[in-house]
Amino acid sequence: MKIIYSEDHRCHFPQGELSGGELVTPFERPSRVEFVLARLKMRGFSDISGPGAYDASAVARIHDADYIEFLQTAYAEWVAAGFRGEVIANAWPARRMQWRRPDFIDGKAGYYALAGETAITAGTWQAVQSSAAVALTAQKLVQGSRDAAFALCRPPGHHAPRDMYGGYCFLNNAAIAAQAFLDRGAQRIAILDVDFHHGNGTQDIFYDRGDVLFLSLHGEPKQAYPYFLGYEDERGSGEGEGFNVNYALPRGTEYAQWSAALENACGRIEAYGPDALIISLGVDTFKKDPISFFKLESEDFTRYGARIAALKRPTLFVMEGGYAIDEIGINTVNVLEGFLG
Ligand code: SP5
Ligand code: ZN
Repeated sequence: MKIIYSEDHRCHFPQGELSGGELVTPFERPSRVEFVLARLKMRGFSDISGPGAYDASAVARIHDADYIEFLQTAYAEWVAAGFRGEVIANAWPARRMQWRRPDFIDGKAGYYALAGETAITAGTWQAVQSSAAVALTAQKLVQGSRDAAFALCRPPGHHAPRDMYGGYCFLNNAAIAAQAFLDRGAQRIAILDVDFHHGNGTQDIFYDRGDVLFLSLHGEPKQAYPYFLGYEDERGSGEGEGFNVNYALPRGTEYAQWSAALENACGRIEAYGPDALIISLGVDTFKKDPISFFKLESEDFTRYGARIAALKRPTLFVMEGGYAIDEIGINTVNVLEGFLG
């Protein structure tokens, strides 16, 4: 299996994440990639290479131009305003207010942010570009060869809709890759999101479309981030009716219950018959994840990798979350090894 990653992910490393009323070292940190890479090498994955150039036109197929410009300029505007810390939003167009974009950066950050945990730093845009390039490079390999590929993206992407950042995400790498498959001739794409958190960004991007089937297994939104999307009655609209499928699972979910949801999802993918399958691969379903509440064991990741392989589709794995750093490499690579059999 081909692995794509970029060292430029290191350019994004905020010092602070607002969590439980404190500024803590972000859970989403550069060492996540180091641990995954080390495990890949230990297990004999040797086909590891860097991405091609950033493709702005492919990104523009998913994200709004004003939002992309905001990502590029936010930190400089923040500094120019005299702020000394990292860009952290703290005022939003909440209920009973207007969604009209302010000019001042503090207000702009709130306009484009869907949550306050995610900071923007001087190097964020460079890392974000590299992450999208990693996804698109791996996408081309899958469409060209039909072999599976792993896009070791960082920062992750599945929380980002077309015009918002948050949940550690800026550009939606999986959605950008899905659109690239379609633009290069595919008719139908399925995205299976196994990250602990609901892929609200991906759901929103494809909600009214029938050419992308989106399925997400996640902590139920009444108990888990992102809280305001991911209920099971969200099934798509218009031409997308029936092409959005949420499995909202309770605190303490173990593999028996999780894999029953996966089995249902796999049945729907088989019925849909996609030309390619994208896995939004978060391993924060692990029992020791510090911010999540499922109870998967390391061996369970191998099991579900094998189930995904049985779908027999050209498959692109895109890295999303996973914050139990010591085991992130084992769990991620277990999925790939289960897939390879
Ligand atoms: C890609 C991805 O997995 N994003 C997850 C974003 C989660 N953001 C908010 C997490 C809230 C963390 N609360 C900390 C509790 C620590 N015990
Ligand atoms: Zn997650």
